[in-house]
Amino acid sequence: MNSDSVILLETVNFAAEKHRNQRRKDPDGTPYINHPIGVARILSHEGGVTDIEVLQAALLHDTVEDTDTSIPELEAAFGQTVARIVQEVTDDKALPKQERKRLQVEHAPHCSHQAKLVKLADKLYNLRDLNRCTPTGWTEERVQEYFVWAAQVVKGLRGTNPTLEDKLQQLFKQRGVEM
Ligand SMILES: [Mn+2]
Repeated sequence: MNSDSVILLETVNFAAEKHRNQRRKDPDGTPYINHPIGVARILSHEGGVTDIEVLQAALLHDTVEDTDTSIPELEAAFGQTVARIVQEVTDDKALPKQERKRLQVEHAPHCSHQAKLVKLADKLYNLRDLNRCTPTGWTEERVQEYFVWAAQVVKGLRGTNPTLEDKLQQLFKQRGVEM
């Protein structure tokens, strides 16, 4: 095996251990790890991204926000660049939810190219998931509001990856949401 494969397996294993007790919010309670793996796969398979640090950051992108993982821990395990990208895509959970969502819109245009890629793929995965099924406890209005908010974030990420942006644009169009 070449070293990139070894590194990616280390990374996906780390994420799987960290998320091992978590489930997605869909009615089936899909294992959470399906999400970061799917986000990394959108980047490689659909976005044509081969930058291993971006693919690693995609696999790890929710570990700091949703598990006990710290940025220094990621830096020690996977290096400065991967840790920095994850930091860029991590919301400050000390802030109220509406403020976190507002800050995502505000910060999106100022993120690094690598972080923008992860954000685009994360949104694409989540919007497809919302089209697939409504999360437990969500109303149709809440789903629509999520699309409206996501469009504002994606607007600030434009000029990063035309393929992913086109696919997002199509999903917004289907919902009648302006970007
Ligand atoms: Mn995510």
